[in-house]
Amino acid sequence: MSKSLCISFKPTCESFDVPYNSQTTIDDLIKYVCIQSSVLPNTNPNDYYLMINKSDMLRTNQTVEAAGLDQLDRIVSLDMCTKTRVLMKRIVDSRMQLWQDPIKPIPTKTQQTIPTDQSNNPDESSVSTNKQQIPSTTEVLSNDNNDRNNEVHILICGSPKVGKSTLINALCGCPVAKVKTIGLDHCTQKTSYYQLDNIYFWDTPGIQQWSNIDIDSYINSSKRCQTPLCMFYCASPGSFTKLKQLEMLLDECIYQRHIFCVLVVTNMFAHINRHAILNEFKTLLSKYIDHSQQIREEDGVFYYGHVGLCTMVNSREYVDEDTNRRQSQQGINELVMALTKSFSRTHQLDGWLRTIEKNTLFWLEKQEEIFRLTKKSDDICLSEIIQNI
Ligand SMILES: Nc1nc2c(ncn2[C@@H]2O[C@H](COP(=O)(O)OP(=O)(O)OP(=O)(O)O)[C@@H](O)[C@H]2O)c(=O)[nH]1
Ligand SMILES: [Mg+2]
Repeated sequence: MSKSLCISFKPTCESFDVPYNSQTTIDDLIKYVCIQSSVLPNTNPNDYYLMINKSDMLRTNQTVEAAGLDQLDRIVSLDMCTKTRVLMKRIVDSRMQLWQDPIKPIPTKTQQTIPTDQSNNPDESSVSTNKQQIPSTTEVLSNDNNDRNNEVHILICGSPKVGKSTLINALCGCPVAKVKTIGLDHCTQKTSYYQLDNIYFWDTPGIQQWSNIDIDSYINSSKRCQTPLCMFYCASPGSFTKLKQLEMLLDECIYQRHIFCVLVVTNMFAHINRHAILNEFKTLLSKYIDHSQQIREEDGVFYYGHVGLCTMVNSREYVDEDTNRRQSQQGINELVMALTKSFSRTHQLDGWLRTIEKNTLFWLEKQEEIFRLTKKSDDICLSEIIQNI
């Protein structure tokens, strides 16, 4: 009787019993699945890797025996996963055709309270125009864009100890920002940045006492971050949020600088008033939207067109001190996906994909959805080929 290994094909959720002998390599297993898949026929074996027990990636040129796969008690699961770069390219390709709404002009307040230097930036000035050039895929995933040195700048605001750093780390899928676990002292004392390759997170301890001038100087804190990808505002249930200051911040970001605003209820299980905060976020964001049709909800994320979005998350496992009940991470993958869908302009999508590139959990857990969402681009490509015959 021939031996076989059960392999789960992550992008389609199909399962296969793959036969093997002593000479079979990991590469052979991958090729077998590619041939057998009916959901993704003619798929390229080079786009995938094999993962054992949800953790270790197996070298493709080793044999099943060398990898220890014939010792069945070692195997909890064998998953055939898509390489992150392949998923990123699928997103970029399909976004061009599918996810791109025509860019709507962002409302601009007539009275300008704070001078801006938008006019110096050809990139940002195009936000308020109706038409957008659709660039090629290679342009998006290459260095060939307008962004200086390909740097990405992300603003993070919110009161002390609300979970700003924990959120950054969860979104990136790796420790970027310092998180202090014990005591009342908070880590972020003044505006500082955390860096992940050439991605900069501009972190600030709070905006409670802020005036317009403070907001302006915060956003201008570095010449380099004058065109940030987006602004995250975090509030955790139980923490004190001054809505007036938040509104001033949103006015500045949305009206004056066209910065995409992401309002997040962090540490959502810390208190039941998470829904109240989310409702306040929703009311605030509605102010910047002309038509209620631009507002939609998907997977717990509320989208406000090109203005921003809001949601609630649990960035890391939460343990209730009274009941000892545990709540696993929640809402992070959905937030990452929501932003992936929201960034419609070339350098924004490129910047965001590089920010989340190391978030293995996201790329693993969301690959079926990414394949589903980007499937139409295959159909379009196929119909183009047929038309050209
Ligand atoms: N379980 C759980 N704990 C969280 C969450 N967010 C933050 N925390 C905890 O709350 C504390 C503060 O989190 P930080 O991420 O350091 O908060 P911060 O806003 O960056 O704090 P400062 O930089 O000091 O202003 C840490 O003990 C975190 O582990 C969350 O979503 N879930
Ligand atoms: Mg912090």
